[in-house]
Amino acid sequence: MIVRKLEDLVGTDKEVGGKDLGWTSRRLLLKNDGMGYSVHDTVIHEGAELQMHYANHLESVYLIEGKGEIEDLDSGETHALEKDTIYALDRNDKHILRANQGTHMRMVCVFNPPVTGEEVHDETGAYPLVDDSAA
Ligand code: 9YT
Repeated sequence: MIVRKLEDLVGTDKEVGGKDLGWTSRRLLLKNDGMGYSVHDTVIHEGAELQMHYANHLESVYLIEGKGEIEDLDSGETHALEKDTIYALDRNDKHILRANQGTHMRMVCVFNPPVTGEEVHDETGAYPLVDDSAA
């Protein structure tokens, strides 16, 4: 059995990103934990706008804090995001995530196949466009 606390990952190599990038992700479970998926506690910082495309992974994201929106770049549709909302990128959907001003979005993300942790410097399609919260 694996038991882990978020606070024990903070400040370690399991915490990646940063305010300047607009996102911070804590890798709760990675490929080498052997579950067949990875689980991340990710924060999209206030005002951040991130274009992403996980071409090789399916991702489900459950919002537990904050407000923002997701734009589906294939359909052009934009969906409001708030606490207690899940979105699933079942078609490797290319998208833009935006966190509203005055808040951030905190989300639990599950990847299939699991992220290994080696993607840190070769993030599969997370391209920052604008980060109003950058210092
Ligand atoms: C919202 C989102 O895509 N989170 C993904 C986790 C993060 N990119 C990571 O841990 O690499």
